[in-house]
Parts: sequence; structure tokens; C-alpha cells
Amino acid sequence: KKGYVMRKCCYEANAKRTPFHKRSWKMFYCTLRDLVLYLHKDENGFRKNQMGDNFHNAIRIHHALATPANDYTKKQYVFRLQTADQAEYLFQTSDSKELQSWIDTINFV
Ligand code: I3P
Repeated sequence: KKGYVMRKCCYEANAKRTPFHKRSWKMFYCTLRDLVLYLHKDENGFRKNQMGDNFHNAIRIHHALATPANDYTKKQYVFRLQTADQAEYLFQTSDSKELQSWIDTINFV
């Protein structure tokens, strides 16, 4: 699965609260492959990085959980992603269908 999403970092690994200057929403072209969610600046970045090693914006989703973020009321179609190493992110998708599709894809790969 791939597509544009907005992402906000809430907690880094080991449930460490993300510092203020890194908590803003950012747009990414997101692709899911081999239990890793890759966040690219755009589709070009995706093509370039396919064979590259610039994978610092990668989230391992093995033993991760995606749930609708019903408690987050500032934006619509948002899900929460909690990783095995206790990092936490919010992702905003474009509509309810995309929201469910990302959640299912992450939880059932
Ligand atoms: C953050 C930015 C985020 C906001 C976050 C701010 O500041 O405004 O949009 O989250 O609030 O820290 P900055 O742009 O300076 O990084 P929300 O959109 O969810 O309010 P937070 O610290 O309460 O998460």
C-alpha cells in the first residue's frame, strides 16, 4: 500500500515524549513494504530511495498496532500507530475508506 498521509510524532522509542520542535504535522508519501513503513518526501523520493539507503524515515511495524484516534478531535480520519519499541505517531488520511485501509493493512500484514 502507498499514498500521501500527514504524520505527527507524539512519542519516540521507549515512550519518550517527542520534543516540541518535532511535533508538527508533516506530509509524506508513505509506502508499506516488508513490515516497514517508509516515509518519503514525495513520490520522487520514493523512486529514488527504492535502491538507496536513506531510510531514516522508516517505522518498523512488526508487533505495531494501528487504531482509529477517536480521542484526537483536531483533525478527521486520523489513526494512531503504536510500535513495538513504544513510539507513537498520528497519521491523517484523506477519508474514512483510506483510514480503514491503512489500519487494516498495518494490523494484518
Ligand atoms: C507543534 C504544532 C502541532 C501541534 C503541537 C505543537 O508545534 O503546532 O501542530 O500539534 O502541539 O507542539 P511546532 O509547529 O512548533 O512544532 P496539534 O496539531 O495536535 O495541536 P502538542 O505539543 O500539543 O502536540
